[in-house]
Amino acid sequence: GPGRAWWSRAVVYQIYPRSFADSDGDGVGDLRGITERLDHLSLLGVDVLWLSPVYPSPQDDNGYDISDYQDIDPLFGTLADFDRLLAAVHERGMKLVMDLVVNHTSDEHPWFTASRDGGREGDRRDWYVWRPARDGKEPGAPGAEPNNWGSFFTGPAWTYDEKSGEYYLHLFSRKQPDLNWENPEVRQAVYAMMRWWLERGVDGFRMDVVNLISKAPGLPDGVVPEGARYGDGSPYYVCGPHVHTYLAEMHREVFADHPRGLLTVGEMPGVTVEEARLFTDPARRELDMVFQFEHVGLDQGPGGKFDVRPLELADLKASLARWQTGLGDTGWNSLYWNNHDQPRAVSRFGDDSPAHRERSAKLLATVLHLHRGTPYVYQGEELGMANAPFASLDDFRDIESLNHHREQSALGVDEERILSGLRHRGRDNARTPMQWDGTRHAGFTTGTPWIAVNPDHAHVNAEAQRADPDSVFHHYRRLIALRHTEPALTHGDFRLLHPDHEQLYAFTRRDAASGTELLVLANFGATGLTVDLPEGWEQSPTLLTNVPGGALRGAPDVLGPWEARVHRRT
Ligand code: ISL
Repeated sequence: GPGRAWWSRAVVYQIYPRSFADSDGDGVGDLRGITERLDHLSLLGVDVLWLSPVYPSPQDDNGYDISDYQDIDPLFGTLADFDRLLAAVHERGMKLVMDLVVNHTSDEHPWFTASRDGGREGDRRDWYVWRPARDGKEPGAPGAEPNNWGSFFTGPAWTYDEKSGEYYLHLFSRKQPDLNWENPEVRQAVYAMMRWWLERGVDGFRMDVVNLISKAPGLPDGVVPEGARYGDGSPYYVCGPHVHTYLAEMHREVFADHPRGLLTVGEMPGVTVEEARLFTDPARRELDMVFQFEHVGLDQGPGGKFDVRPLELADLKASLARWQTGLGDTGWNSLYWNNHDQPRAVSRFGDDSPAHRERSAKLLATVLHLHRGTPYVYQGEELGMANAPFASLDDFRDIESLNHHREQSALGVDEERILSGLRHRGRDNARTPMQWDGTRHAGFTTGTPWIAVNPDHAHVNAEAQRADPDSVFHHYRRLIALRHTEPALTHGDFRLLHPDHEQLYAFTRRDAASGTELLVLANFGATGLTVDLPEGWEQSPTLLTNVPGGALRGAPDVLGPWEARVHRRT
């Protein structure tokens, strides 16, 4: 079962190569930069590195628009640099997982140019999703798109191709056309490419929006939400009709009986617990685990991701607890607070003010890592890196933010209101350079960084934290070590306590086999909190705390501001 798989005791670290370490001074991170910084990751103790895309790409969406699946973008280095990085990762006993972006390619991928330029009857036409204009509409005219779906990056999900007089589908930018997974040749080409990377020595894949690959026949119009311009196509492409068939086929064709221990994780916006259980049920042989999005959608209003709402702690607990239970006996959770698409965790779920940043970063780490599942650490999270102080539109780089701004401005929305949404939710918050030290540009580059370094690197940086045993970094190190040694953490049942409490996040993890039980208490707030310790826990020693010396203090039933503790009993 999943309890015995190697990755049930593993922690994954996500590297966003563009922003990790720049070895050649061009202002963009690269593979050699990563290789030079592996000591940091060994010391942290993580087991697996996941690299966001490094393949050749026009970089319309920072590499999530791939124009060649079997090479490295010169921006990041060469295949030889890649092989050296992979060898160095393996030498340190870590594994390396690639980002697999196969819902779509770049519009500059030869598959797409052949599909587009070969005309309606061309050999590769059917590799992408082409449709004529809506009945009775003039092709290319406003509103003539084949259906009313909007793209994730604003605007319609269709772009008109004059030459052939048809439209192609793109759920993301117009430079990211969706592949047609109904076509078996497409699927075989993808599997062949995946085998090529496995033969090169990689240890698995993080699969970008892989639950969107199967679209419902007929591509029906979606319901247009109140006040919106486009229909919501998600019922017709989120976990579409053949997605399980395709992933089971991929497993047979690529992963079955592989001699190395591999890891597969599917990124799945809109996935439900019930669907996730099917994807990750080991008996079905589809995926090891999925990224679900429920907990990162709780603080947004009906207007979408930039419509910022306060988060209710009770909602967060209820959501994560449901996933803990739902994927308890069957299936497996991925655990994450942030990644390259989300704002920084400490700014969103914690408190990034000087008084509470460190402690709340450690609290968030404690809570996440004590859940059942495989924890993911996003670069800089282990330092408590915070959102960036973006002053004006010029400071943003991300296509999603820039498109959103253009759209909202055209609708006459107040500039400050738009910027406020971007500051809270913009993906660039996660993409400012890794803060290695307190020098100019944080030791990330000797050149001009592609996006500004957060000025707080003067005091928030890896060098300072490695030297300080009480740092956020060393707290992560302790949590990761615990994941490797504590069976209750890996296998233990999850039970939420005080579900309605608005400031206390409390739960137990109980391993029936060894009788070991862990109690996690976390105060999500800047005021002290008196808690009722559950029966029998009064004398139990503290295994871990984010308050130095905290375990020795007199009152076990009082949690200080943003204090988190783990008790253990056997
Ligand atoms: O951040 C989002 C936009 O609001 C998410 O919806 C995001 O687009 C979604 O999670 C899919 O993300 C993945 O695919 C995208 C890419 O831009 C993201 O970086 C990637 O993680 C398209 O490839």
